[in-house]
Amino acid sequence: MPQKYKFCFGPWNISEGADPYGPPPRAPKTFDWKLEAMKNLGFDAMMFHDDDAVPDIDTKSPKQILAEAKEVKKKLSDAGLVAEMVAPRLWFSPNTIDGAYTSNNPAHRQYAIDRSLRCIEIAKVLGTDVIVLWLAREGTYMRESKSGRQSIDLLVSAFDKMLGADKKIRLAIEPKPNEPMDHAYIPTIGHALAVAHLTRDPKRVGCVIESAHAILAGLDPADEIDFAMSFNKLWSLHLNAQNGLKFDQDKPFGSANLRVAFNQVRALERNHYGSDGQFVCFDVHPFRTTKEEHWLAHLDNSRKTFLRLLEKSRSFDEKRAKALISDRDYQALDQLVIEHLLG
Ligand code: GLO
Ligand code: MG
Repeated sequence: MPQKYKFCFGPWNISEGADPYGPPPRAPKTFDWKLEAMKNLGFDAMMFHDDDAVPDIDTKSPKQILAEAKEVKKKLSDAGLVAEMVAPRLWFSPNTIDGAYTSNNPAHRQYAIDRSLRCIEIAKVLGTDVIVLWLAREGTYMRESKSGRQSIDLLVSAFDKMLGADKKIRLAIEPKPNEPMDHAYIPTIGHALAVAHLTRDPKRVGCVIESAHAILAGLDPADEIDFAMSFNKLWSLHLNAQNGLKFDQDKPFGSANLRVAFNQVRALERNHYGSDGQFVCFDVHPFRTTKEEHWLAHLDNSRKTFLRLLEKSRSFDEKRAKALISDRDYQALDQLVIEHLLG
């Protein structure tokens, strides 16, 4: 049976378009508007930061946080949607300027852990066991400011506290080599899966691949997918596109390099991604120039491109490819792929 894919995105993927050089060109939409948009687009699930579910989370009591999370859960259920994951947003607070779990300030490290534990509580209410850890500020701007060795110990100790707080949750690390940091401590899937083995429960520590992050690390996202899935550790996926080594672009899936996108879809197919309930998420942003009336096109287009590439993957002449591979005629194989994609 061919795999049926389920799709999701997060509220931040309907973004306003601010960049370091200018204010947002679009006014923010409410959570309810975004939820309605997701429903109308026919997506299946929503990704959450803890404060997407409970805004201003740091000012609220545990009781209030749970009450608000319950309201969000009800809205989701009413819309026929589920929560795919919850991620502690550990990069906005004044307490995380110098990193969260790896900050040089012990009080700030404690803040990061406390907030992560609250995030787990929210995930339980929203009905997901996946906690995504994009370790935005766990790295250095300056090599001498932190000890890499101590930082790994601190990361493992933070992960252990989360794993100990709830017996069911799974931590999915989302590696990214740089931005906002100069160098991140967990830059690739190999690093994420290696760190998993230092924790108290390696089985519950896996990863999320983001296409753009793999490309920023100089890697092929399809290889990262094959690698993670060899360990059964790919618990979520942020598909998007990235045009070379520059700032993280989060372009629509397929937008920068169709062949790289095609190979990601092929990797998902050969590994049966989704058969354990995983979703295909698009961590994409609209171009800054996008007008309000076209605000959702990047999400719809990413899914359209994914589905077109799925057809391309399923109709690829595997027999011919195999024959060319046995004959070591990679020149013809290259052309076979190009002509297949050209249609
Ligand atoms: C940024 C990341 C970010 C995360 C999201 C979930 O580069 O891709 O969008 O995926 O915050 O934690
Ligand atoms: Mg991402």
